Amino acid sequence: MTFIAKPQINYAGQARNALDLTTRDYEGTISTLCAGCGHDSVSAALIQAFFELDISPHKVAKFSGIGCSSKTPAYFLSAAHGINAVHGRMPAVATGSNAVNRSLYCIGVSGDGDSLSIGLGQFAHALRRNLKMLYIIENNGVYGLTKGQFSASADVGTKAKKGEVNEQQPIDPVITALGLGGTFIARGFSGDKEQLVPLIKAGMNHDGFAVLDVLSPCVTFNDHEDSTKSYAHTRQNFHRAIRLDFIPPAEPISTSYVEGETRSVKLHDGSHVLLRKADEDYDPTDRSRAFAYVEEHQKRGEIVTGLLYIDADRADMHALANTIDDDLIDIPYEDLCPGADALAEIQKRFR
Ligand SMILES: Cc1ncc(C[n+]2csc(CCOP(=O)(O)OP(=O)(O)O)c2C)c(N)n1
Ligand code: SF4
Ligand SMILES: [Mg+2]
Repeated sequence: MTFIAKPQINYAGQARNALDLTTRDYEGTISTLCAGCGHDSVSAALIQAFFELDISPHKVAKFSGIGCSSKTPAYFLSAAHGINAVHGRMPAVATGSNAVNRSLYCIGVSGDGDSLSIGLGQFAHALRRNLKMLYIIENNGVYGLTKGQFSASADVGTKAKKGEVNEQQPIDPVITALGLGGTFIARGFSGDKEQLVPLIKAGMNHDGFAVLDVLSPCVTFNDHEDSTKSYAHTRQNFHRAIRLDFIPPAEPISTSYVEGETRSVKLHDGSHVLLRKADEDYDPTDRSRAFAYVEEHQKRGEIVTGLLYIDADRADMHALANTIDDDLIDIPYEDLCPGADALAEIQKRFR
């Protein structure tokens, strides 16, 4: 991982957001990923999304596991907090952070190996407890960092660079998240920034666990013609189920809201995701329909993208656990710790 900072050069007339910051303030260090790696396009989309959301970088906590994808947090928001966790264990670390300090915006960037192979249990339980975070999976079907072995998301029949064929059924993060009861489930493509930026913004404002599976081709080990996660394959077969905009709370939604063609879903902070239907019958609030729709298209070899399912009303981890409103980190230790006598009293009940 590089620690070389990008030069901070601002030019006259550069766009500034409501905090008087430019996109430079949302950048990270210089990427050491292979030239053309899909993961770098995701970093670029993240920089734009955070800039447009007017979020102060120091109010963000970034988390990752291990992998080329898990290096992404180094490449955006240098001024944010961040922890590069152990392979597949990022959700536990993010859960701890959010438990004691929910004022920070929480974002995790992981890979298909990190989340669907070694980290599948952690991923499933963070989703189940509806931890408030945006959880991005940069999905390339391989373990890029360790030189291109198949990951759990590789499709049957996919050929690796060295010629071996994958015979095992893939784990699809969208289907998995729908089955596990996820409350925000989306898929994007690293080569489609126009769709990716509003998906990131909506995910950041969702009051629960927002899964964003991003097809992000590995140009070094998985971008050949027999790969189903290559740029060429994804470009030919991706299908937008839904087009969307993200409308922050301050903006009136009437300007772009056309009755009948669009549907507005209100998020907890008053912002809206404006869904414009690409397919007439697609309803992203109907879980079983979303499931069938993704599967039907998958059988035809089509990769469905967009915000595929949303439930904006389900309680997040804090509401489920009935925690206090204050951040635990702001409460003095003496007030938090009940002391040895209180602990002994509690333990008596278990003897
Ligand atoms: C406990 C543990 N097991 C195995 C590894 C070796 N390892 C490092 S990264 C990685 C896979 C990364 O794949 P993915 O999450 O898909 O990221 P990508 O590099 O493809 O972006 C593996 C197996 C490790 N670092 N730690
Ligand atoms: S090996 Fe693949 S995933 Fe890793 S940086 Fe290179 S292109 Fe990206
Ligand atoms: Mg991978």
